[in-house]
Amino acid sequence: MPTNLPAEARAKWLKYLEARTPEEKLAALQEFFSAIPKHKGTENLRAWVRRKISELKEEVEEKRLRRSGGGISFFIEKEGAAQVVMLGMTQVGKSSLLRLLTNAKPEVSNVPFTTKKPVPGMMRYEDIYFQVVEAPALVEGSADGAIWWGTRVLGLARNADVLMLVIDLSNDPLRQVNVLIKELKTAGIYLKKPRGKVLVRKSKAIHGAKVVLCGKLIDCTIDDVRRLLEVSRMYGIEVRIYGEVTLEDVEKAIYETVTYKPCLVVLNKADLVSRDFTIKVVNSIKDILPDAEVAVTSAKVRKGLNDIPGKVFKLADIIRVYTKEPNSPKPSPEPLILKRGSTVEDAVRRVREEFVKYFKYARIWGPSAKYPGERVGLNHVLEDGDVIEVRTTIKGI
Ligand SMILES: Nc1nc2c(ncn2[C@@H]2O[C@H](COP(=O)(O)OP(=O)(O)OP(=O)(O)O)[C@@H](O)[C@H]2O)c(=O)[nH]1
Ligand SMILES: [Mg+2]
Repeated sequence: MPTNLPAEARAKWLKYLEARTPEEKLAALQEFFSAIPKHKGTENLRAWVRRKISELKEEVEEKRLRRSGGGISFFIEKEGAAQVVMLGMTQVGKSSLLRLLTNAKPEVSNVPFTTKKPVPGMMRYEDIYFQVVEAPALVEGSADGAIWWGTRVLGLARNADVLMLVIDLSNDPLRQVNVLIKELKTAGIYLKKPRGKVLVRKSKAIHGAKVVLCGKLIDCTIDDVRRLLEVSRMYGIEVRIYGEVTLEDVEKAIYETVTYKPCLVVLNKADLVSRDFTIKVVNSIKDILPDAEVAVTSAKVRKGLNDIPGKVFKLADIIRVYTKEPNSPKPSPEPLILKRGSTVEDAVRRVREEFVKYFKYARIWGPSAKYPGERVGLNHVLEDGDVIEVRTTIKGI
């Protein structure tokens, strides 16, 4: 990624960041593209912009079709605790697994590319539900337009919380995994956990550019990051750095070019191959994708399915917190779903934003409490299964 784009290009980039609708974004990005100088250092950026333009074109077209009441929509509104998007080549058993894991009833057949539009279903895990979406099959070259729905499926993947790569064990499984990794990478979706995290928040309320260092910068100083924001003319932006991060990571994050997705590899059709072969494939996948979870299934003989919801829960990196009214003996049966690492403040805000202002203290029962009913403040970090009772200065609450 180039750090020193000409001023004209940077100004156009800002326009893109400010754009709200897909139409505005598309127009702004097309202008930005024409302002990027063509040389080796901008190759990646240009490739990314080109892909983003084609994605936006499809989004605009889809919107138009939706409005006119025709066409196939690829957008699936999120429901439940997290959205899991199922990806894979054709005929690997995606629809068969979706039928067994969720309430959805997609068509299963031995005709390639049977599923032509995304199909959502709800999968239960203990007391919560995940949304699982089967995406139409990918092929090699999807990210570069080998099939018309390829970039749409990858757009769906970019919006997902967790990816489920479904692999047919009986048909050169490692090749399938490698093709999927390659297509996702081309679309800027990485399955390897970054060592650090760069969170970018844009808001008119932020004065200038703010850098908050909660982790470590590996190859630069905080001043280099500030300079990068300055030369990129990034204003009204806050950059928070967690873990170990390079200047390039910061750059990728501010230009929104790459994203990491946790992933579950489901090795299906285990009934067609030997145990030894399956073990070998599992080990190779753990080498290729060290951060992924792996499950071995057979939709045909209904094996290995019970592991999937728990693995998805682990990957989604969420916790369940149960609120309790003061003086009520029992917490609400429906948990709040929060990101792992969330605090009492996050929980309070989720219930009602303005309660934070009137917050007195909270009582906690469960894994994060030192003893049942521990009294804690807004900064207390919650854990999965906690029960929380909030006391405010508002009378009776
Ligand atoms: N032996 C065996 N066959 C399976 C298994 N899972 C699915 N199949 C068969 O594989 C074929 C394709 O299954 P689908 O579930 O439709 O596959 P898909 O990935 O949704 O395929 P498309 O939507 O067409 O891309 C069907 O004939 C299924 O019966 C399995 O675990 N073992
Ligand atoms: Mg299908």
